[in-house]
Amino acid sequence: MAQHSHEAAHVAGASHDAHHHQNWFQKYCWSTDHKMIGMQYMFTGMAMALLGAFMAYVFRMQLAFPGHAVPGFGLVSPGQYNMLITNHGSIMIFWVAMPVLIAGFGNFLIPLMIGADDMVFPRLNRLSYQLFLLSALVLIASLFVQNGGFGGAWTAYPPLSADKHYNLTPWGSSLWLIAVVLEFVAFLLGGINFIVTSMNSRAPGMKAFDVPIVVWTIVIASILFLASVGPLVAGAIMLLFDQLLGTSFFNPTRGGDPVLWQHLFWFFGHPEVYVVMLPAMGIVAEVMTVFARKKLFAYKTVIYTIIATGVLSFFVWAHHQFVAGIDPRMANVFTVTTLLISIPVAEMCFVYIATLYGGSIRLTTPMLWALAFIAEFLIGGVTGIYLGSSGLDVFFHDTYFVVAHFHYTFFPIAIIAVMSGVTFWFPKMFGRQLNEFWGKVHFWGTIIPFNGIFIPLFILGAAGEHRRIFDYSNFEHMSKPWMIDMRIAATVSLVVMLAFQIPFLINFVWSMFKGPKVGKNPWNANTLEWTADSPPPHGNWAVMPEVHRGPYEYSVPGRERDFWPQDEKV
Ligand code: HEM
Ligand SMILES: [Cu+2]
Repeated sequence: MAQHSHEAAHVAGASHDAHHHQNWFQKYCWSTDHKMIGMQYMFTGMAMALLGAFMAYVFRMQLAFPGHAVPGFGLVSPGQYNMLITNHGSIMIFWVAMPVLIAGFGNFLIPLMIGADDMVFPRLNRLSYQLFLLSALVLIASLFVQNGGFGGAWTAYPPLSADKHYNLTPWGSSLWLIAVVLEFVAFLLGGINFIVTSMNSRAPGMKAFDVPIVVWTIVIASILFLASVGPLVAGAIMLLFDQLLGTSFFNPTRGGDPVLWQHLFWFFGHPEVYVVMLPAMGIVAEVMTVFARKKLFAYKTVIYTIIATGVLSFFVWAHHQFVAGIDPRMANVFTVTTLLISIPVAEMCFVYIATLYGGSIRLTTPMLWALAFIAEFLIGGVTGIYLGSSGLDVFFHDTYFVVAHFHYTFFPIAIIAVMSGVTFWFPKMFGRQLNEFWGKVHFWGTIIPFNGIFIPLFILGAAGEHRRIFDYSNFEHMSKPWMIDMRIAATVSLVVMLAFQIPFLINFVWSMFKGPKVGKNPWNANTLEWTADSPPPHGNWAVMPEVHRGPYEYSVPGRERDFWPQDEKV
């Protein structure tokens, strides 16, 4: 239950601070404050991103220079290679994209943007983060047990994942599964909180259609997650039984069905893509309206579109299984649904372009990231249309074309949109400004090499380079000089990109403590979080805000100022 009754808080939010004398541990490790929990999620996610990126560095070095010791790691064995790929993917999706986009931004933003003093269930919220942290620790531990971490890919297809005689990592595979299940439980708890809070704790006057898009997207993403994860949790426990108790749900030699797992996994796995994509789209919408000084184009249509995308995302999963022996007639159905879902996503891109059209655009660092999101995500989306067509996917499946495709969706989501959000809300989080010059250096130093990594992978994939292969020098037709050059180009780009993260980290930490101080509303934005102090105190406002209009009233004709905060009376 909420520690402070909501009504009382509306009157006396300021007394929160006076009441609590917290020591360091209570404040940073045992907090029930949504902002602190949001930041715990964000920092844990950032630390995991460094680990995932390090793994990418190791296996890309192995691909470019097979058989050479990788500086900082050493020689890569085939088993280690599989372990690195598997855990890189798992970490980036489950321990970076999910925690930062949904739990990090969701926790920080939802109460602040709807004018509440905290989440409805603050202790549940704390438990959610603690379980998440535990899941991350279990995953890290799984890398160090006997025979090493799991290497059966983030999709964990049986029979490889189900039988230790095949995967050779009895401990690693089970710990990986336990970590994933713990992580899901953590997000279930968080998701319930987000949905209930945004339904029940909105500021007086705030109607559903006054809620900022990013809150809508996080709430809808939470609903998608709740609705899709059940079958996978059940499946994961069945898989754990196969591993540990000798059952054979997924073991074909004893009457089980490995394709059943694929259905359970992708029934979750595809909506999961939208679970992380929607909040990214929401962040970009907020940033674009502020820096185009324009109303979001077609606000209500955007909301209906988000809902439609969410619903449709439950009917496309088997496009991952076109070559798994499913009935070709079913493949046709899933081709149609997959192509259908590109319509709302394309519509969102048009909405953003229409929002920019005629705006007075300010190319700040957050805006550059937001614009780059659209451009790069478009490449991911368009290549998805090829892969969604079953006839083509038969050729492209499991090639680097697929790897490049999904990185053009996930990288914009998990890195580009996150950077847009972090640089945008940083002043609110820490009360200080990031350095713009180094922000732009970081932006260009990330965006250019990002394309340098993955454009070569599209070409290699189209030439037939199969994924999850540890050393191509064993395949003559995959070792033509131009192919070797492309592999090296991709790896060098990665190293350059990683090097450009150093200025970001320095800028981030330095600005947290030493950056120039900012007031409540440095960007002249409309939404409620900008009416709280920077950083907001425990309880967020001394006098709780009231809402008089929608979130995107920029450049309204006849008004002196080009913004019109949601809480301003007239
Ligand atoms: C830092 C730059 C990154 C590089 C250079 C990179 C590179 C790669 C490569 C080469 C693979 C292996 C493909 C294969 O052989 O099957 C891979 C797999 C994967 N990556 Fe990344 N990646 C990066 C960032 C990300 C991000 C940000 C995400 C998601 C948020 C992500 C998600 C995945 C997933 C899900 C897989 C599949 C893992 C599996 O097959 O089990 N990656 N990555
Ligand atoms: Cu999919």
